[in-house]
Amino acid sequence: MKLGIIGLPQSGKTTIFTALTGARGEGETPGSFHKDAMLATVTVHDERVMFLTDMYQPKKTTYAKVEYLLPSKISGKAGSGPEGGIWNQVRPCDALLHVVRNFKDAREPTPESDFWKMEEELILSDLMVVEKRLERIELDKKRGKKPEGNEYSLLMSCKEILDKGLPLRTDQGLASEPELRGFTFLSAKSMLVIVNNGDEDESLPKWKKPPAGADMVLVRGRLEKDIALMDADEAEEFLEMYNIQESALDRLIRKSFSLLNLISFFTVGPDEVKAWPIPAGTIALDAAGVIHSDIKQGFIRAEVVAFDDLKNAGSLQEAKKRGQVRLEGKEYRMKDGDIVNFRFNV
Ligand SMILES: Nc1nc2c(ncn2[C@@H]2O[C@H](COP(=O)(O)OP(=O)(O)OP(=O)(O)O)[C@@H](O)[C@H]2O)c(=O)[nH]1
Ligand SMILES: [Mg+2]
Repeated sequence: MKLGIIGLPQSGKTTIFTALTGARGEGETPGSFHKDAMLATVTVHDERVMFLTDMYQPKKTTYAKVEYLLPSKISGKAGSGPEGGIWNQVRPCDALLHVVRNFKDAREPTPESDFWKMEEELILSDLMVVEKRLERIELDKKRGKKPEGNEYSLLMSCKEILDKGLPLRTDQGLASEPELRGFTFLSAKSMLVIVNNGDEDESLPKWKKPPAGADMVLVRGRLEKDIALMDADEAEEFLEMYNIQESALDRLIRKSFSLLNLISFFTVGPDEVKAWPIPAGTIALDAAGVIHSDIKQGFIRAEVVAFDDLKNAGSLQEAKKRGQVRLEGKEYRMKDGDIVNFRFNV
């Protein structure tokens, strides 16, 4: 699961990417992507995992991870528009991070108009795809070929939204319609807006027309990047100086995780405490398969306790005494924070 980073030139995309990799992960240049594109694998900090680590003192602790793609800059070929190459790079991504400049450089910050400028490009790009496909279907109709399924009416619904200047994500049902998946519409992807503030500024801009269907996070990008590249002692001093409590980056990463519609379940023991990311709504049988295909194959039961119950009980034995450790079957829908022991045959 990947998030693609977009935003106008000089909005702070590289700065925020560097902050993310410097603080919580590692960046690499994956061969399979466009030349110069960067991929970051970043740890999702989770207090529950820290608590479980304290409780079990395992040899190893493994957190969930999120990936960010920073597209490489390509000047567009004629007709494709300056962002053409970037769109193709972020099409396979599951969600988008949209960085908006809200710091002063040679220009005053103009976050709202910057945001809508990029948003309009996403909408236009989708509209072009929709109209081209509709023309094709109409041509086929004239030739006596009947359109299949609901494609035509779904595309008409898309057109209606896009014509109003709205992104497809404002209609969640339509945005997640399986019949439209192949189009990889950009404005249908979930989006997190990163308002990139100057070092001294901690307030969100006032919007006349706020981002549609997108959550917002405020980050002081350059400040976070500087801190991320310091050694631990220096960073601590700095955090105190600027009175920074919770890292904005951690908040950003956690929001990215939920934007991807992921939840975590945990496995615990003396060897390892581990967070396993799964799509919300995953059933126990498939969650078992995430760990190992043998566990799915030989699935008998899932022994489940909610994190808060275990925390309040203080130990698994006590949680058992209280009747909070349940035995669940294959069809059980996993919940965020479930601590699970799968029983299986080999
Ligand atoms: N004051 C301030 N300056 C920033 C911040 N973020 C980025 N900058 C500066 O803005 C300039 C552009 O930042 P980049 O991170 O390179 O922006 P970008 O979006 O990657 O730019 P392009 O790749 O050219 O599109 C750099 O000089 C940064 O130091 C910020 O949060 N505060
Ligand atoms: Mg850049």
